[in-house]
Amino acid sequence: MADTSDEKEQLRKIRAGDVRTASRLIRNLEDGLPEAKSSIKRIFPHTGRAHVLGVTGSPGAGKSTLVDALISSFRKKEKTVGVLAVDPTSPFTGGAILGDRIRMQRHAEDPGVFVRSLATRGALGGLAKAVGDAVHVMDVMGKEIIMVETVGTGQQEVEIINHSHTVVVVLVPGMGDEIQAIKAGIMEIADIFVINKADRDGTAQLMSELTAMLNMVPEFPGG
Ligand SMILES: Nc1nc2c(ncn2[C@@H]2O[C@H](COP(=O)(O)OP(=O)(O)OP(=O)(O)O)[C@@H](O)[C@H]2O)c(=O)[nH]1
Ligand SMILES: [Mg+2]
Repeated sequence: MADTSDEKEQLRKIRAGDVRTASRLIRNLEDGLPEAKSSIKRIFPHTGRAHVLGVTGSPGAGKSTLVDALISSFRKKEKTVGVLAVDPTSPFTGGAILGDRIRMQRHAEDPGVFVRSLATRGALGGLAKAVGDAVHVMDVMGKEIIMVETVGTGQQEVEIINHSHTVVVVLVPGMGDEIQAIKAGIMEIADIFVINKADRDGTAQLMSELTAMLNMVPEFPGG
């Protein structure tokens, strides 16, 4: 199949980091348009350079706050950053996504930072596919670090590992359900645990519960 000049131009622009072209493709992926799927096939050979960091945790755990702080810290090291905020239940948490946008607004003027959110338009499985494809788009744009924020709810937690090199799980003290979540499988996917809102009561207890649980699992190969 020969590439049309439009397709060549799209690839060239995305590789040059063109925000409009990349945003349009991500929106088309979200909508599940067939031409977006074929674009992904064409850009795919240019992927594989980014380090993908998955950030998951309960609603309101502080994922966006952490991502925002990490953007600043990666930018200080002159790394370019892509952020994908995934919203699996968009009709109910539209406000949260808006909050993310406002919170990360201070990076909006920085050409080294590209922030997009993805919402469910169809089946959950379709969203998971769109996440992977949107990560590819940011990778081809040349973003060196790509952070994917997802609310940790069942299937979604597990999906995040398929797209991430490093998975960060954000926990909050005093919620009670955190240890349940860990038991329900988060333990297996996490590379890094973050105890956020450590200004709250219960931090020491969560820390010791978490440590006890980590001591029960055998060492991973490679640490
Ligand atoms: N007390 C306290 N509040 C915090 C801390 N970190 C974040 N918050 C607040 O917690 C609220 C939720 O933070 P977000 O970063 O939006 O959390 P999130 O996990 O991205 O939330 P969703 O995307 O809606 O699931 C905000 O009001 C933050 O200001 C912290 O360390 N301590
Ligand atoms: Mg958030």
